[in-house]
Amino acid sequence: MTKRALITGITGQDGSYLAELLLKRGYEVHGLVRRVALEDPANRLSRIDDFRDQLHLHAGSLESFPSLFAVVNAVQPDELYHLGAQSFVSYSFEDAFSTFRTNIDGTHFVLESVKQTCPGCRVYFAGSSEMFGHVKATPQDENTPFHPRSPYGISKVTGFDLSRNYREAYGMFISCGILFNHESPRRGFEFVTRKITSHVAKIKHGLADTLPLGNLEAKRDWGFAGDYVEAMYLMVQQETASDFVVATGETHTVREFCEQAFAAVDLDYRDYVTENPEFYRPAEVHLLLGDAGKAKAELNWEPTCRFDRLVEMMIDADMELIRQQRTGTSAGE
Ligand code: NAP
Ligand code: F7E
Repeated sequence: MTKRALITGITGQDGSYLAELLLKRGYEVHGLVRRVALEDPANRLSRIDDFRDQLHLHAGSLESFPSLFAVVNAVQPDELYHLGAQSFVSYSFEDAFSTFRTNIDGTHFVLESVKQTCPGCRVYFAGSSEMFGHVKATPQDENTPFHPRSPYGISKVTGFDLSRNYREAYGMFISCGILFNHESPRRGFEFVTRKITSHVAKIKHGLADTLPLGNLEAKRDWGFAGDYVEAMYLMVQQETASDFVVATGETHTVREFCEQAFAAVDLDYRDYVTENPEFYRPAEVHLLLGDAGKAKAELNWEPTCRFDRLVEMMIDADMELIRQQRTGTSAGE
């Protein structure tokens, strides 16, 4: 029988890759989208544009319990992937209240809707390495204590606690991924990797001459989003629900990302990157490095794309995007 999946956050980076993966595996794929997205599909549905005709989209908001309840009840999914969130850490300092509403209440609303309307549905919760924050051990694994350093991190710890409590209290199947940073040509332009690769492409084409950044010494464990949605899918297929770290096991500074990205188009980052305090955070997460040993042992999951290839892929895509914009041809990714 055809399986039915519901994805919150289907218009985002991960939602788009996951929707493609599930369609390829024969799923009937439903997605929760904001009403405004349906009114402005050209801009707000661009990541899922290529396969939108194969999706079932439902208007709703993570801030409204009745709207979520109605969508979950109507779809009756076998699997629900809860990816929707205010996911930009910097913005969470500017508006912690709305971040909490979307990420904490939104998660609570999703879990309660499943409990009341389809308790047998398998749920994936999108946890984050930001939960480790001021890290207590390196590398970080499923046993490393949490010490979040931003309202976003706090919201994800609470979402994780809510998920675990629904699992323990009501016997629901809810698996939590603790995913380290993952990137792609579909990454939002505000995140540092895409900010760098899009600026490199502009600079190379003579459309910009500097790249203002914040803390260049922060270290991240960066993987490819396409690999990470495969891990989400595998978690939901297991016999029992559990929590898994998903990471590459390699860490690099923002400076190294810059160096590599500019070098890919024969430029020296030191000629263009400026440090601007505007992009510093009130509290920084200095170092993230994941140990995905449990995912490897139990899910047979391993990343296929390493740092060098990731940078190259993002640079190639942004260079191509500018070429297409200049020649007026359609912009693929
Ligand atoms: P993303 O590109 O920012 O996508 C976020 C999605 O959530 C978008 O579809 C957005 O819809 C939706 N959304 C936000 N507020 C909403 C609301 N009030 N009602 C309904 N939908 C709402 O994020 P991502 O990178 O794909 O990440 C997916 C999930 O994984 C997020 O929960 C994120 O926190 C988590 N995560 C990400 C990473 C990473 O490195 N990418 C790592 C760990 C965890 P619009 O398009 O309408 O804004
Ligand atoms: O920052 C530093 C910044 O915004 C990475 C989200 O997907 O991954 C992401 O969160 C680092 C930080 O990602 C700029 O201070 C320097 O140390 O790309 P980011 P993030 O904060 O790590 C986690 C796992 C998630 O769950 C989140 O949803 O880069 N940095 N200069 C900068 N960052 C930005 N954005 N812009 C700068 O100019």
